[in-house]
Amino acid sequence: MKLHLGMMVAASLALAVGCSGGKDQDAGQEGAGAKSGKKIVVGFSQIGAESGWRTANTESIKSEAAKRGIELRFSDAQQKQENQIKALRSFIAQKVDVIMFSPVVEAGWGPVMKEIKDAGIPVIVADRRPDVGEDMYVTFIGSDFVEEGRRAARWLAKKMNGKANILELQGTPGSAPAIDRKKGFEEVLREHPGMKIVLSQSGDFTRAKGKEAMEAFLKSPVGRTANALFAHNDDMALGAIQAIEEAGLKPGKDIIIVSIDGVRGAFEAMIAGKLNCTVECNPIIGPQLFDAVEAVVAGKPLPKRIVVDEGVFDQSVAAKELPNRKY
Ligand code: GZL
Repeated sequence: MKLHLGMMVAASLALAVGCSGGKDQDAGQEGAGAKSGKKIVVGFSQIGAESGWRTANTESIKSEAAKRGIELRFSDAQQKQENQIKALRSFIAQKVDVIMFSPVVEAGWGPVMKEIKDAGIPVIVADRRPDVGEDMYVTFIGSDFVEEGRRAARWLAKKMNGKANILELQGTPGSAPAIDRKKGFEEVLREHPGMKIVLSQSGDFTRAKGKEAMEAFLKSPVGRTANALFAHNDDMALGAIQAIEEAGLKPGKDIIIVSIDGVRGAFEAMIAGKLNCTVECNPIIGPQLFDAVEAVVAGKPLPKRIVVDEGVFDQSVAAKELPNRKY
């Protein structure tokens, strides 16, 4: 059963009174925290600090744990899967009550998640999906990246009247957001034969690599025919904007730019006329994650999938919306 954030509260209440709506999942045995009344201990393996989105996500998680008096053992993997696996194994050894993680890529988690299951520690997946069976975790809370890709393509098709040569800056290879955003974007492009991706490269979700990739695009004859850019996140778009300006072109005019996340820097770039649209991907999921932690520790069932609701913001609303932005 897929729940949207707004529905989550109702669903949790419903589930709390035993309503069976949707696929209830074994929330795993109660953590030690529930029994002895001692502080809940959560081990969280975060991907890194690669983008404004990630920084806001970490802040949301750390501040929510502190607010609830939950002990958070936090590990920053610097975007390396082997560091995440090491952290997960150390959480098993520490016998934490709940393990939470955001997998940097989809593949390669089977063995360590089996070790966690054998240790009887419930897992909450945050933000990105691992390629494992749903029985390996209690719930997955994060955005619908395919829909984010569709929204970016729909906006661009309208803006470009269905005709564009598009450059694409992909996120981390093998990561759920990069795979799914591309999938959603290309699904909509199939309805617009005049829209085509002429060059595509990964910028690994960072500003520096986004700039580098854009510089390479603009050095190629095909790249110079482009009049649009789809960046899988705002940080790469902001790097690309620098490269476009250094090449003597006008970002937001010569090259129309749509990206994803909705960080403050994207709104500022839209107000400056250098970015045209950002599709929101909400990083502030700390409250929902710790609602799920407390439900798991209390032995309450949870929906298998909780989707975060998001919007789309273009230049026409950027100045009005900026004061409301929380990240
Ligand atoms: C999306 C998240 C992505 C962001 C990037 O939920 O995993 O990772 O879009 C971040 O900014 O690096």
